[in-house]
Amino acid sequence: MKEQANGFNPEHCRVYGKLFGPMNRVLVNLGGWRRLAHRRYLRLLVAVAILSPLIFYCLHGSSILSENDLNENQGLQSVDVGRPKIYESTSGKGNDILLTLVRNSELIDMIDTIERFERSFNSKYHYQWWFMNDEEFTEKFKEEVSSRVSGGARFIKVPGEMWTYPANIDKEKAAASREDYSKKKVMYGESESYRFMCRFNSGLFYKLNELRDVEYYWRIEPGVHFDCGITYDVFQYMRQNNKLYAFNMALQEDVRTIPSLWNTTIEFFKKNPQYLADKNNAEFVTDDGGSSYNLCHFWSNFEIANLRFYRSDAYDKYFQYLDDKGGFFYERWGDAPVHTLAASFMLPVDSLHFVANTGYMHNPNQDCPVDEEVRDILHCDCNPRKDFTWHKWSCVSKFFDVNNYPRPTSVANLKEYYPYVLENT
Ligand SMILES: Nc1nc2c(ncn2[C@@H]2O[C@H](COP(=O)(O)OP(=O)(O)O)[C@@H](O)[C@H]2O)c(=O)[nH]1
Ligand SMILES: [Mg+2]
Repeated sequence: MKEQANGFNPEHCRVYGKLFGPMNRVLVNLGGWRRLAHRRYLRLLVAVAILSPLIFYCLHGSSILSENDLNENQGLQSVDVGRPKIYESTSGKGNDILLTLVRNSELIDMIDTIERFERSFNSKYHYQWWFMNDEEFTEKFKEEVSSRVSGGARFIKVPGEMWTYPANIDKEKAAASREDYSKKKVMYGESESYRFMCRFNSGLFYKLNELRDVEYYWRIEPGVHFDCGITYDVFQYMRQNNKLYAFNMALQEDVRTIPSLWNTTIEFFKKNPQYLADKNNAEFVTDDGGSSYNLCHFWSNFEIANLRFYRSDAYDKYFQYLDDKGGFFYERWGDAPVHTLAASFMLPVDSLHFVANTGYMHNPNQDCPVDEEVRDILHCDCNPRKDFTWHKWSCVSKFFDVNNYPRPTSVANLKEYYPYVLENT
């Protein structure tokens, strides 16, 4: 696709029209729209409502696709020119960082994770590793961590206003809800800080002043490990291939934590259909054409993304919409389903990247290549019988099936479809 100088591309009009393709079957089905649309005049109304942004866009060029719009990935590589560089300009790196939210009390797990991740990835690439905390880091934490990271460390105190209730929240109602969740024995149901953490990861961390110039971040939690060698520079792969969001594990959420998240999300997209990407990943998150959420989500404790995604008008408005509903506190909405729904609806599916065969382990789930030859080539030290990635309870197979992607589970498939994994082996 060739882009015109003002960013307007006539191709978009055609592409936007295709919203009535596979994904739009999902949207049109939502909330019984199809039943409503029986009536001819209603059908006309619906068509006008849906098409009006298209008509407006076709008339006004780039007005729908704002500078930040993510339906169009072009220009990702050049958009960051002029930002202060984090690395030497000769390094060839972008402004990408490893990023961890962590408490001082998690120092031992943190050290273990750093040492292992340096072995499997970062000793080759030396990315900076930045740490965030809602409290001040202790001197001991900073010293122990700094001496182990190969690319430099930075410590960020999360400002209090990002770790508290927004003004609209009724704190008594929130406390009553926590008590209720606690009685039902929902994981972290009683925890206030867990909710601050989920809200922070959903809609605030990328607004930290310190992250202003960051492009991609790789989220890594204390206690996780990667039991295979990661053989390519995942940041650069994503940059060069216009990938915006990468995941590893995918599984089903406990529905009790998000009873109203799906309907709220659908409500948002009905009001803002212009934010639905063409050829998106919606079929990954619903099995019944959009009536309900199948609870599949990318497990965000592993996550690599370009911050442009979160900083887009689409995501920003979505987060604001969710925040206004109060579900981070009246329920226990996690950042994983929030990120997943946003990425699955707003991003073109080919901007999602599955990071295969890393041997990733976050309790209680382990990734471990089931094919022995793959394990050997990637120097994995894990038990394939413990692999969760391709287990029937995992959602990863669904991602591959609905998108018709070949699985990266054999050396033959890696050679044919994912050769970058083997380039440095
Ligand atoms: N600084 C800080 N980090 C937290 C807090 N709660 C959770 N985290 C971090 O947020 C991430 C997710 O928390 P975790 O307990 O692992 O939740 P889980 O992965 O959903 O079981 C981890 O990196 C934690 O270290 C908190 O109160 N303060
Ligand atoms: Mg965790």
